[in-house]
Amino acid sequence: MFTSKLLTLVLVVQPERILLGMKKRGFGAGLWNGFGGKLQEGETIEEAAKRELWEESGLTVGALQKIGNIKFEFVGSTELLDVHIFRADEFKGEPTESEEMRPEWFSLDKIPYDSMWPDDYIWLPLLLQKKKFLAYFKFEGHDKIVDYTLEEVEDI
Ligand code: 6U4
Ligand code: NA
Ligand code: NA
Repeated sequence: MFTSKLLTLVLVVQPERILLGMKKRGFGAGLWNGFGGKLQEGETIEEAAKRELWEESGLTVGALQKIGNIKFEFVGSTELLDVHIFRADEFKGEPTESEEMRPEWFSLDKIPYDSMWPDDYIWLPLLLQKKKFLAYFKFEGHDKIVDYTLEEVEDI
């Protein structure tokens, strides 16, 4: 039996740059990533996404655009990660380092894919074009994608 864990992920994008955070601890430590995490009791997915963005980057946003959903399977684990991905084009505040993340702006032509989860290289270009998608990735360990599917969708 597979169980699944809901997670959020927010990418803040401006015309020429994207904000990423260096994850300092826990899952994905050492990788540049969007901001997000687990839902707390009673929260909607979007509320959790905004809270995690605030906690990890110091930024607040009005609306988030739903852009993708990815289900991750890890060989040997029966827990799927169900990651809901959002894009924000406007924000308030200054990116601020937290215990969990060190935020930094990257020029859109210098995204550090070599130091990101390997799936990001496959779907982040779609998010940057505001294309919506559904995807599934099967990982062996944290570095190797052994199988995946990705489809663009009109609505999510
Ligand atoms: P704690 O440590 O309890 O605060 P929490 O912030 O709730 O944890 P965390 O940081 O473990 O959750 O959440 C994992 C984050 O990593 C989520 O934002 C989703 C993201 N993530 C997981 N797998 C990913 C992958 N393959 N590619 C990617 N982001 C991924 O780009
Ligand atoms: Na997190
Ligand atoms: Na968190």
